[in-house]
Amino acid sequence: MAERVSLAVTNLDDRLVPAALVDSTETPMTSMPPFKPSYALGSGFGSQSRVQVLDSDLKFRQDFLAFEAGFTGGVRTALADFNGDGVMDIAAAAGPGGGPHVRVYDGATTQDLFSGNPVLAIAPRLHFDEFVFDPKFAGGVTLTTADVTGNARPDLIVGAGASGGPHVKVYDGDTWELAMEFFAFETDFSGGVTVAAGDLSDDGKAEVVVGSGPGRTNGVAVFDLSEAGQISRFSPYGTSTMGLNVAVVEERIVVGPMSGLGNRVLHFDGTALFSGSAETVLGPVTIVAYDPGFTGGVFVASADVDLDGRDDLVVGPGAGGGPHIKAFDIDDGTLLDEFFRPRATAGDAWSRAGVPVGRA
Ligand SMILES: [Ca+2]
Ligand SMILES: [Ca+2]
Ligand SMILES: [Ca+2]
Repeated sequence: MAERVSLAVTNLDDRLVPAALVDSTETPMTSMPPFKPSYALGSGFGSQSRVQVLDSDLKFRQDFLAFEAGFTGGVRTALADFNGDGVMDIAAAAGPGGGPHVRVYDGATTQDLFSGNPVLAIAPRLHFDEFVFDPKFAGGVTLTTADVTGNARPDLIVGAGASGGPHVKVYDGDTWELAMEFFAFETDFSGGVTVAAGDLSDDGKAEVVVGSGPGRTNGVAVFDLSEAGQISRFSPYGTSTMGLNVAVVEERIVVGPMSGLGNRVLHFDGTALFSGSAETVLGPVTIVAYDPGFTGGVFVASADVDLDGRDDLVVGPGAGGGPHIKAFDIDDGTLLDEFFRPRATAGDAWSRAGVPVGRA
């Protein structure tokens, strides 16, 4: 049963604009030819901030460290073409242990395929390079991309990670100004949030879907940030207090456990929240992502891995699992693809740190 309340969003256009970005007049040293990415992989806590982008043939097209080589808090990533040049750009958010650092790399000037060197050495162009919360906050950042403002250009959505408040911010991906911010759950909740987005109300503006971190009754909050906005909330796993990873795959709201119930991904009809009767929310449909004995949690994301024009569900394991990536058809649950991400270098230790998957 979904609860709906009206929503007032504070417009923050007049707030501080992020400080100067990296000089974009610099001549790129490399140029990335356009390709259609199918997988955007981050790295789990305890590993370097390695980001890997693969195409539908599982060919690695980009592979680089989003942050300094000494940072081992992992990274989350999501793709979108922010500058409209036809090449998907790469948003990267630092995992726990450092500051709440988010960078958006220009996809056309970012690549470091298997060279072993941090991409920072080749001076990629950055569209965005900011601490998105209090610089002293060390819980990590979750992120996704979607057009929230409705100008047909993608925006950047970030949420505070573990130990943070339920704080969500939307940065306009055209101007990089902070467009909106809100608290998705009780303001004194400190388990952090995960974020996803997609247009569920069919008005050309993406709704922001927020999952609660651990420590409260598990909750999904769906925010329509348009003028006619509403909030819908539900608890997909009953009274469990485990945290939730979230995604929007086409019209489905997908939730995966952070840990605990481990392997069971649920998805719901997100459009039912906006059809006039919240009681008609259908589902859930269950996809068993991994072996029932695995309790490390499941990361979830949307990407069109079979290039049929409809997004599919991509899952990655939480901590403790091997780097086993899978893709499912969201409509019938068919397993479309699965593979193990290779090690970055022989003997590296990150292969069981988990693989946060991102929108591609
Ligand atoms: Ca681009
Ligand atoms: Ca936009
Ligand atoms: Ca909408």
